[in-house]
Amino acid sequence: MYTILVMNDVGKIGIYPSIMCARSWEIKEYLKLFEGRKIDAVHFDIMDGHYVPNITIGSNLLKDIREISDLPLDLHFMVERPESIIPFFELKEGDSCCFHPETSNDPYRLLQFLKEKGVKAGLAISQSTPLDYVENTVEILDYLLVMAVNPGFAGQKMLPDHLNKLKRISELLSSRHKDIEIVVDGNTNLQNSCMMLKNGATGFVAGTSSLFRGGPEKFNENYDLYMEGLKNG
Ligand code: S6P
Ligand code: MG
Repeated sequence: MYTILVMNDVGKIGIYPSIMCARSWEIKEYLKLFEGRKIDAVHFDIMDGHYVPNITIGSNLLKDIREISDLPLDLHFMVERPESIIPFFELKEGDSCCFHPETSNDPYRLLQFLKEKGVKAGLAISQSTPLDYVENTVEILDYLLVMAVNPGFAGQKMLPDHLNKLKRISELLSSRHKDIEIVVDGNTNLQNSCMMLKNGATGFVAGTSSLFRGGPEKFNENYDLYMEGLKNG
């Protein structure tokens, strides 16, 4: 079974604050705070109101963020036919980009396209996503984003079957000798994150359950408490 050792194999715990959890007028302040800490990339949620029942941020905000920050972005596409939407987003080397395989008419081809663009290419796995998608693309995967909640909204509770699915995913990757990041997205409060680490997670999207609690003025304190808690398990 995967334990915290997996985290050590990967080298560190990846931290990806989710910018949709900031109020729009706080985004600039949060980006400065992220730059002051060792965050890995800014998680950027794109929703189309079809694959998920919500609509969020898009390519204009991405351009604005690029103008004021050099931080890498982790783009999470929750849209139907991502291959027709991703080209509208300016991707940069160092970014990562993932989509839900059941929304694409050819997930393998789209992963190849992303890799050709020089970004890390990943699949986003919801609770009901068959793991066949991982099996069939494992050779070219750079990371997985595993949803602990149904995609679409911040502020939800971890699904009861999530830890099981996470464990199955980490065992599958391990059986294929595939040592890639497994980032969990949704309700990653400290208590849940510690359980997720024990079931194979190597990184976290941090939202309203952790780093965004209490607004920007609480960010540094939240970050220290969260990182300390994760280290102590
Ligand atoms: C949800 C989205 C996420 C959320 C994040 C919020 O569909 O993909 O990235 O922004 O999960 O975090 P929390 O702690 O409010 O669940
Ligand atoms: Mg997300």
